[in-house]
Amino acid sequence: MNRISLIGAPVDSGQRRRGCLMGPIAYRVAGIERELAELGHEVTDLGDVAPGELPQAECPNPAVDQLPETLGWTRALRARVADALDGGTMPVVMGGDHSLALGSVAGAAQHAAQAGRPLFLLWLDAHSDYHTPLTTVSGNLHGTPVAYIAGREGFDAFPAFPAPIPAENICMFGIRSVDAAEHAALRETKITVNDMRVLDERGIVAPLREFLDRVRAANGMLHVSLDVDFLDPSIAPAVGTTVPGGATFREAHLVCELLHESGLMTSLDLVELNPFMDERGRTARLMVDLAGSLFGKKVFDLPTRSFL
Ligand code: B3U
Ligand code: MN
Ligand code: MN
Repeated sequence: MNRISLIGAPVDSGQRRRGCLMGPIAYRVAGIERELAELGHEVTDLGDVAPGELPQAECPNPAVDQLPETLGWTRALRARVADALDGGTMPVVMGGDHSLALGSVAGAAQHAAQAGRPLFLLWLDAHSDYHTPLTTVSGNLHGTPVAYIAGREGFDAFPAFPAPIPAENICMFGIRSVDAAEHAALRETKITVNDMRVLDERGIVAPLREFLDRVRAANGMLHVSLDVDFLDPSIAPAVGTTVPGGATFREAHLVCELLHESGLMTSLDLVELNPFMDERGRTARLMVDLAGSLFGKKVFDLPTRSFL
């Protein structure tokens, strides 16, 4: 049994296709609280976070969009996620675009540093989100959180990241859209980038187990950040940036089930759901279903039977 804190993060400032701000409501309508409660967890919906007063901020890269808004969210979400962990609960952040991870992972890192435990990051995404505000071409800050979390330079406008996560503790799955500047920077690091080629060749189980074994051996905390576009757009159309060739329904559930069985996850983001682009709520429902698998629901929860 987990004590789960649902945290609404209606963040829409990390990209320019509006709609992610409706994400938290869509998760509630799709029944996330009941889904997790029925699995035996104690679930509290803390409502939505607000970005607070927006700071003055500038960036040398004129392309960067909505920096003050994103800074406001970063501060507010860091505090809320750290509080939830300090209180002994597991934060589940219902986004909101992926820029919310600038704050949520900072909150998890702040807590982990105080607890004296290493933090690991599992990034489930089509994109590597490894730009800095200085290298981004689109100017969309949802493409930057992993760089911030890993302690890259270029985040002068942001609060210093508490205890940046060493590259060896960061693992990505589902990657199939990486810009040139991100690619060059990633090659210089020890971040594990499991792109779709790796998943096609090795499957999802072996590389995930390798990573989870490392988390366990280090008695680490584990933040999981699940971007809707990790999934193939044919099953999850409600996302601003669809990239073909994503994880299947079965792969995604398997990842979630393995994560549950590991018992290692300590915080979670659900990001980039844009309900405005959904088809009769199917993506919101799928994400709630996956959250169920992450918290112990078995797709085939049947007793073993022998057939004569
Ligand atoms: N790397 C591109 C595209 C992108 C990143 N994250 C999403 N799209 N969702 C960028 O804009 O930084
Ligand atoms: Mn992302
Ligand atoms: Mn993405």
